[in-house]
Amino acid sequence: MLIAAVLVLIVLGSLLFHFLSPWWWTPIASNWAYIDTTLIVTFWITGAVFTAVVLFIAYCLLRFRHRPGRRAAYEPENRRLELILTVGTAVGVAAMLAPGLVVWARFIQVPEEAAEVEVVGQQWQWSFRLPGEDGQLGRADTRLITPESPLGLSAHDPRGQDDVIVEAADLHVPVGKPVKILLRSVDVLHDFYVPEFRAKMDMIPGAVTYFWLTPTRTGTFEILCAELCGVGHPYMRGVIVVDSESDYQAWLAEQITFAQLSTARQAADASP
Ligand SMILES: [Cu+2]
Repeated sequence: MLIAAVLVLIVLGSLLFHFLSPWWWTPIASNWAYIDTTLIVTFWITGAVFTAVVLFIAYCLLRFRHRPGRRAAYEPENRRLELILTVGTAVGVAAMLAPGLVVWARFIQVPEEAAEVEVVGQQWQWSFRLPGEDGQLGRADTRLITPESPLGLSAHDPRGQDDVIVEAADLHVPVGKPVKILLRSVDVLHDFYVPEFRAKMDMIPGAVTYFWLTPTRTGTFEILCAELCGVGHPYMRGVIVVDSESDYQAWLAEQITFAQLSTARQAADASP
């Protein structure tokens, strides 16, 4: 009796907590409202199943509790029940997975007009690279990393000379314009995550992963690493600033290119 009451209270408490909780998603700042929709679908399905299963257990505890002289019936096979449970589970799992597949397809189908931005993760900091005036990112490889080329850009690729290198932990992007985020890691697995964008993706050494988004409001948002990547993992924070077009251009004008960076570092090395 007591256990049945506790089970009912757990269900009530969980539902109340879910609907009244002040800890909800931070307000969205990108076009990925679809991601929230998929989460809500999952909440409804898992919430309904959780409520049904726990209340069923409470019901069974009361209805079939021990009474003197009553014996349990043994029923090893029940085709009808097996069919209902199998089909019901399959439908529920499919309903949770299918919207995710649709959203995933959109997430990686980058619009033609999207500007490219590269994010480089390393233990335990973020760096960024933008294509320069030619609109193309030059070749980069982890094996080419030197003090003059901290992101591993090839000195021999003319497309890379005008690339903008941002070693500070803040990246700026203009509001309302689609941007393709290219992700690279120079050491271990990291994961680029901006909660307000509802977007995250693993960064894999030796590969370039990507997704796209359109920032929908200006503001300053935190970049978190969402893949345990060593003792400094909790401190691997960055900032992404969504600017108006004029603020963005002002920021961009202050950044330095790969050619300027490598010349400055070579000069610093040469001086005694
Ligand atoms: Cu990390």
